[in-house]
Amino acid sequence: MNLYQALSEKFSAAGDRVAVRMPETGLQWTFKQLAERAAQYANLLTENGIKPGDRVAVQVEKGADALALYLGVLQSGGTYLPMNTAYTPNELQYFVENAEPAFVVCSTGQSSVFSSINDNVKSHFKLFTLDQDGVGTLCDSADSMAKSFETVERDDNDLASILYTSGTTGRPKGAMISHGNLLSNGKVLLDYWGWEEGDTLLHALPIFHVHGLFVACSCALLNAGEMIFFKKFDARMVMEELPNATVMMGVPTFYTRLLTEQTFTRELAENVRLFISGSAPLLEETFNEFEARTGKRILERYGMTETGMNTSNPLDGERIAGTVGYPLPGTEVRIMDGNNKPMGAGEVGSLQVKGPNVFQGYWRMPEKTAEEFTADGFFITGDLGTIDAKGYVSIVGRSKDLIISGGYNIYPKEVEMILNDIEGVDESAVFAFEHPDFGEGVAAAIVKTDSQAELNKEDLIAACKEQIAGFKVPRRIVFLEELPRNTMGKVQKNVLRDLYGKQ
Ligand code: MLC
Ligand code: AMP
Repeated sequence: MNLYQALSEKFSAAGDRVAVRMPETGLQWTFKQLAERAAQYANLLTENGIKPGDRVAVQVEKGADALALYLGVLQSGGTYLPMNTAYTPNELQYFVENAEPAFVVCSTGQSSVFSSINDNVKSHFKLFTLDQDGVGTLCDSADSMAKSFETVERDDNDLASILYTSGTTGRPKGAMISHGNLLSNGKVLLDYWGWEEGDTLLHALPIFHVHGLFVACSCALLNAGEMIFFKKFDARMVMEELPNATVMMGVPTFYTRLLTEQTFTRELAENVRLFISGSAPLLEETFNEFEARTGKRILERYGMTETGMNTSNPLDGERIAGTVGYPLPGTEVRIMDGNNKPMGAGEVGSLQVKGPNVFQGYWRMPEKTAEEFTADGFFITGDLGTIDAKGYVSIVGRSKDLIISGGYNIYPKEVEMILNDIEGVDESAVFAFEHPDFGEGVAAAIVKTDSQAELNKEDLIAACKEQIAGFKVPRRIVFLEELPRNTMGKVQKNVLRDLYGKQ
């Protein structure tokens, strides 16, 4: 089934109820308006020749039109490829070359970037712009389109989306996510988290990643409930709207930022039946402080781009701080040792998952895909975990070299490749430091080609900013005579973290 069919099942009954409301601009759309706008985009894409599976790459600000575009792409049978608005031209060029989209939608400010990319790629795309809601060539062209559209048939295994995710080696990989993956995970979460009529979601996450786009939007749309849509997380603005919400989803930084506000009180949180956290570890102290302040126990869950959501603390049972709860219904989670043998309760090992939520593989990378699966079909997440005697899963570390900063993933290798190319840098090692706001921040140890040479932190940062998104750029830089290495010659990142990674 096409995911759109399922997401929109309750739209006509919900008709005049509010689907999405943007406090920052005052804009608000009903379900009827959202469905009509999605149909206009589906008609526009169809008139421009979209074929099932064609990629539609999108780099736009969050808004009601952006949401309708996602739905329109699904409806027209296309594959939605959202891109972080922080990506640099260099990063975008790679995604476009790799994914070969038939369409690109971007802000007017980015159209010259994509036009020149279009001149440089083999497979050309049609370019539309979308700025704030209602503005841009995409909106102008869609305005005259019919407001209904017959959803294109898609199978469970057909691709609904491609999301790029970096890796421990080299360039990002496109995770192929099917209609069936998203629908099964959305339905499980709807049930597991007890969504019911009247639920209103406070949505302040970006809609170019799994958390904001699939977890949050799928639940609210399947439930035909209102979303209070913020372009970005601003604690003060979020606090103003919190009394109008019943569910909030966020990365841990959202919760630590709320707690730093003196005026964040029990009364403000009273109407919210469920606070959900994910994408990065929630500290026990945040969980405890939040409960002390609001009387609510944050529900932590665990997932990833390739798998959607895998585990969740229970809605009604005990939510245990420092754990990510039970495997979701239909998803198998297991902990294996280095020889791929099962480990006992409480033992730490490689966390693997299997289920209808697990993706279809990496776009045009069959070898990479094969490497990440076991012979019996489990996906190797790269996380290290345990399952206790009661069945609660905990994430205790990562076997992959990954930094998670404010819910965004940064693979050190990608940053090291940029640093190593800068004149005067002999070699570098990128590692995490403890960051009070983002949980982890990006730090770099640099060895200069000539220890006397001029090379300052600001120049290195500026050079990185030209190449990679701002959240990947090192905020802490140390210059060393040499990198710490073990007897095998491998850089010891744990030593760097111990010496230079403390707050
Ligand atoms: C922004 N900046 C960051 C950053 N976000 N730096 C490190 N880590 C981050 N997460 C930098 C910018 O580059 C900029 O740098 C400066 O901070 C100000 O930018 P901003 O956009 O104004 O920041 P802010 O609004 O404060 O954003 C912080 C944030 C945001 C935490 C609210 O990053 C956010 O919404 N994160 C959520 C990410 C998310 O949705 N992850 C889910 C992935 S899905 P400069 O130098 O220019 O000043 C997934 C699966 C799962 O992981 O399980 O859910
Ligand atoms: P991404 O590749 O952006 O989808 O990020 C997925 C990774 O985020 C996972 O492999 C985990 O390492 C991490 N992650 C997600 N949720 C949690 C959580 N609740 N606790 C700890 N780590 C998490």
